[in-house]
Amino acid sequence: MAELKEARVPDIGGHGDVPVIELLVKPGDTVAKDQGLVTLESDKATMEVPSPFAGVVKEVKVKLGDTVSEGAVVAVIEAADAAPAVAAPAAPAAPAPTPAPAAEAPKPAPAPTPATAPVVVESGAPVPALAPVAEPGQPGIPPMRFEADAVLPAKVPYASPAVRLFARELGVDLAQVSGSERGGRISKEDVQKFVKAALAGGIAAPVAASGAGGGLNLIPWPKVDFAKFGAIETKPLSRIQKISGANLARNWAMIPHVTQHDDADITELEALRVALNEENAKAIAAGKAGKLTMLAFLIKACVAALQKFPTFNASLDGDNLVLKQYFHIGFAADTPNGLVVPVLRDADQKGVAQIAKEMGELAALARDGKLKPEQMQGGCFTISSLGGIGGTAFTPIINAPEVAILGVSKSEMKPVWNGEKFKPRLMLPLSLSYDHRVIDGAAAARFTTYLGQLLADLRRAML
Ligand code: CAO
Repeated sequence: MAELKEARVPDIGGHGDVPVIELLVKPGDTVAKDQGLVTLESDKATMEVPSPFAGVVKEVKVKLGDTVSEGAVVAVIEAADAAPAVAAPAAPAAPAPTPAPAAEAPKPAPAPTPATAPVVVESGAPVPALAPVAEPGQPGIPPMRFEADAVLPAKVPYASPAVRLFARELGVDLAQVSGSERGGRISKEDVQKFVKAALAGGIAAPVAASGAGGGLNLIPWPKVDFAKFGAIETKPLSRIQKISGANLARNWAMIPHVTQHDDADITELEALRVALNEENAKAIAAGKAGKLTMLAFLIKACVAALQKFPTFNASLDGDNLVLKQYFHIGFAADTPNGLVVPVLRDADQKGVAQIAKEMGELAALARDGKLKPEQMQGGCFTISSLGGIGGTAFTPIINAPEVAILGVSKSEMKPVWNGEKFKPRLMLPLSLSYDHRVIDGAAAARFTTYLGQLLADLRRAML
């Protein structure tokens, strides 16, 4: 005999008050097991609440704009068969779940429904939704809100199921469509605009010019059961790793990188740095002065080089090059949670001691996971220094929308020919990756040569 059953919001990783943005069924509709009943949306992701059983919708218990949490009843369904899919009682006249704190909504007894609701992605493959990504014990990672970036692969398009259906009907790959709505959400109008542009033959050009979007048509990522070959341990990526990984992958794939390598003679500069730190040793030990670091001198030298070569202090915006008249320099910082890039503002207006002090503070905030978003924004050029660790050269990935990044490796005493004899000189390896759409090889060689001259004698920066 048919039985009335409640369909409830499943485990959504502890996140509450998620808005209902779409009703996918109405009373009288016949639904299959796992068919979407309503769509929930956070700042960045949409998620369907699946029907735990097949049957006929008798009542939809939520309306557009309601906010729901785990356990809230979204619909009452007359189940098609008597076999209980969930052990929930037949529907009482449950109150509308707005707001519906999880504590007030009794949870269904354990049942063979999935522990987490599937997030419907373009491929149709469900991925686990709303798993908390902050790893216990990680400093500075606050409890997560429902964020698509945290749970979805970066390339999953952000669009409602109705828009996805619309795109599928038109054969549009949503990964190629830019969303104009809040948080980059793709609207029906965005899909229509995309189709119009494609019909007019205008899609390829803006993609190539701006670096935005672009379908690479790659074969799927290999799916391997590693456990078949030996013991394994699976560890979730940190939130920072996911975010920076998605950015790095896009930048690597979209920007034509070339890396120019050079060595700078920092013999005198290092001697000056050591001497100044010795002079100030007492003040440094008492916390009254900061230690002058090589990176602080590098920032100063890079600003002078950016002033001489303005195309390195620029960003592509469609068919335009935006030349910046400010000098905010990012520096890559290795933290327990992954790579972050704090930005030191107005480096042109600061002395080396001030830069070193602010960098120390920013690096400490980065390590503690306490950097504010604005402390990682607005960068013009990035320096990634692995000099304190080791290595002779590497190819840093440009931090879009910047157009160049300087990699710095470990300085080393080398015999350098001065025209008459070999002299021991402290040489600093520089690796400048640049966006070849904006910067020519000759300009890059001039930039690193000038940077090398500055580091060899910073008095040149005054000329
Ligand atoms: N060559 C040789 N030694 C160097 C050097 C160089 N280029 N740069 C720094 N050092 C030495 C310093 O002299 C110092 O040695 P002492 O302790 O004996 O004085 C030591 O390395 C530490 O230097 P520092 O205090 O100046 O720190 P730093 O400038 O090297 O690094 C920071 C600061 C935030 C950049 C660093 O902590 C960091 O996170 N580095 C990694 C960046 C990274 O991950 N880049 C890759 C990004 S892509 O994955």
